[in-house]
Amino acid sequence: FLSKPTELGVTLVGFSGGQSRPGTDAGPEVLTQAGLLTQLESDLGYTLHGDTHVRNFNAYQPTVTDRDNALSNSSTIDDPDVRGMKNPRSVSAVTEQISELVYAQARAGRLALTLGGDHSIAIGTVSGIARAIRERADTPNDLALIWVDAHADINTPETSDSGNIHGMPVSFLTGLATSSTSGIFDWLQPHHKISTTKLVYIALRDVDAGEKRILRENNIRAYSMHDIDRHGIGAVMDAALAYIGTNTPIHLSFDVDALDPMWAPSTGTPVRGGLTLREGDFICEAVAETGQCVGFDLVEVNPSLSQSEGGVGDTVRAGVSLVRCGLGDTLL
Ligand code: HAR
Ligand code: MN
Ligand code: MN
Ligand code: MN
Repeated sequence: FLSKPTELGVTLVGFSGGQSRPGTDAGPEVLTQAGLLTQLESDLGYTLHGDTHVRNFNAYQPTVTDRDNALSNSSTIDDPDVRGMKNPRSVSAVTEQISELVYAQARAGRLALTLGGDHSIAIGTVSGIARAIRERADTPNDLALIWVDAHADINTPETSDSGNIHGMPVSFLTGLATSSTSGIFDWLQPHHKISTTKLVYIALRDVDAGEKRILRENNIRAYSMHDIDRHGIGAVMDAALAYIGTNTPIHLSFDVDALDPMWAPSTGTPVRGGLTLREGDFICEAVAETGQCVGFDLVEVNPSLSQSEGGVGDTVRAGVSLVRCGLGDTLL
């Protein structure tokens, strides 16, 4: 139903407010400095649209509407916690802007590529693409979401221990979490959301108890590292894509921490026992091969964090490889 993509809608999101470690906002900068966008143009033949300069969303400061409330809170003076969420107004406003930017790219029929930034930005990317797909005449079915991550990122504000919103995007995107507080995700409308039946996880290995309950109670399709060990990544991708079905547009949201820290050490919450670089690339290749891919995120690259000498370079090279594979690069 879709023709081979040649038009790429790029969004470069310098934002780290969905978690507490500085540096994730520099992810898009190091990936583009490594020549990623140039490679997509000259090696893969894409025409690039959108802003190819990184936008600093960390500069955003929410308006102080309740000074007393702000002063009584110990976290930040401008953006006090709400239901345990940290930086809720900033993350809401930033993801609302991302949603509009990515919507415009996807609505124009372009493959929407977004480089982050922490994973909270997927509240923007997925909502924008889901909305565009509902409006587009060339896409008969609603958007499916493949979430490749060590973590499920499906905490609600109430189940989250950390309060970091990068651990919550999937709950807001599926409507498992809602907020009607003014300025805190009240912009998320039904047309922005996806069904839990259209969600597939791959590479999970660090899931909170509350998240396990959510996955179980909602019968959400999830392939853990255990499943990959048992069946192999080829069989897992066959099953994941069969579950999604044909004629269904796919958004691939790839958290670089899905890879083993051996390949991608420069990330905020590394978890050992992850994907090899080839398994990660294979996931991206398999999605690209379907011809159904309409969106791709790469998130959580943090060049300020490196356990070892050369760790940043390794992580950036891995990231470049994942994006190339996801956008249809083939060896032969
Ligand atoms: N589950 C934990 C939390 O909610 C840790 C989440 C870490 N998340 C990411 N994104 N790095 O996948 O805080
Ligand atoms: Mn994540
Ligand atoms: Mn449609
Ligand atoms: Mn993660």
